[in-house]
Amino acid sequence: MSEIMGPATAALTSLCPDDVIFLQSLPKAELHAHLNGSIPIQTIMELAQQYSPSSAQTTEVADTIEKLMSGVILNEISDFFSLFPAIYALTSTPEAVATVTRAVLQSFLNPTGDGAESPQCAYLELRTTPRATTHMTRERCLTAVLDEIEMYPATQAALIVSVDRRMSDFDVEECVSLAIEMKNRGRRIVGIDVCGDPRSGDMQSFTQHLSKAKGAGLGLTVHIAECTENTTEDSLAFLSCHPDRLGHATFLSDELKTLFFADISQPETECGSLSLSPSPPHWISKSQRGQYKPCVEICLSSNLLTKTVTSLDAHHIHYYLKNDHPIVICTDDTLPFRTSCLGEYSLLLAQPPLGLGLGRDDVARIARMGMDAAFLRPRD
Ligand code: 6MZ
Repeated sequence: MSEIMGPATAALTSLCPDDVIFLQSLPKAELHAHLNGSIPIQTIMELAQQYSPSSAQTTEVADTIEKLMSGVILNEISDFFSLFPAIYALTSTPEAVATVTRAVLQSFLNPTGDGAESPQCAYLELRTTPRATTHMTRERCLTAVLDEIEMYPATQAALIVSVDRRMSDFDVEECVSLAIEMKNRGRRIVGIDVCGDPRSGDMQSFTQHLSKAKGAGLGLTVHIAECTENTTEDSLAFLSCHPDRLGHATFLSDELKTLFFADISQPETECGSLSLSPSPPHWISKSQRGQYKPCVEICLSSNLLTKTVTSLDAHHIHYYLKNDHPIVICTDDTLPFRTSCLGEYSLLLAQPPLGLGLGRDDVARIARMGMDAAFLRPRD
């Protein structure tokens, strides 16, 4: 498989036309897409042409664009985060934020133009980290994004506000309070996400802010156990906030999965040997076990290309499918991962080794699970 093509395109091109039409016709929810990671390359290039900063930054921007165009190869997950300083240099004004939001919304929600009448997805919960730069406040940044999102009906698009694991307590507090305040003013903010380099930050200190967001009626999703460096303490801190959805959950330990998700009908001995420290939160009593099934946001291309998962065969999606645990199929960052909603669904349907080889009924059921996991229920 060509590195430039990416796993999603390789799977898509292996499908027969009838399968492609089937996938296009499925109503799909995209619930895990980062704004600055989903900008079409054409838009990045247009912004780069208008960009005139110091020469050091110009070189960094040019190098990053070159990498993105030729199909960036990531040796480990940390390589991925080094792409963002250059992208952020291009999106540091409210006008640029509006431009990229419009382009991203169009790419997901307007008909794809390749002969298909349907858009990539029926419903999009886009997420972004509110940034303060010399040209804008965090509020101005969110306003620019929301002004574009709210051009679409509420049944089609909404915003999740991300906080970054590398943020200070002060910054997390500011972002969460801003999200609550803007939601209460009627802006279309439906949730809070925790993202950023999974090897950084102390998540225990985030929990009070995440609980406050939940208490204010916002949905909660967290990037959890995305890489091997994430500890049990890190995951427990998140799980104690009872998130509605979990991003990746690649390395969530069997112990935690048994404790939190296992069906109570399973033999008691399965949980008998648990020796977690710190002890699990009080709310997960034995009678509740199996009731808590936070939807897992699965990003197949992202995991393969950041090399946190070695192959589709070894992917944690198998655990969740086997245990009838809700999942949603997502793109994460279409720009570096060279993917699309259609591409990610192709990875489900294509025959191994290019895909998982699932049947159409299973793929349609997975698409429905995704629609059901939206924070703003599109069909309510
Ligand atoms: C963790 C990720 C991510 O918020 O500026 N981000 N965080 N894991 C991932 N999977 C590989 N993909 C993207 O979009 C860019 C930001 O999203 C987070 C990173 O913090 C990145 O800086 P926004 O729109």
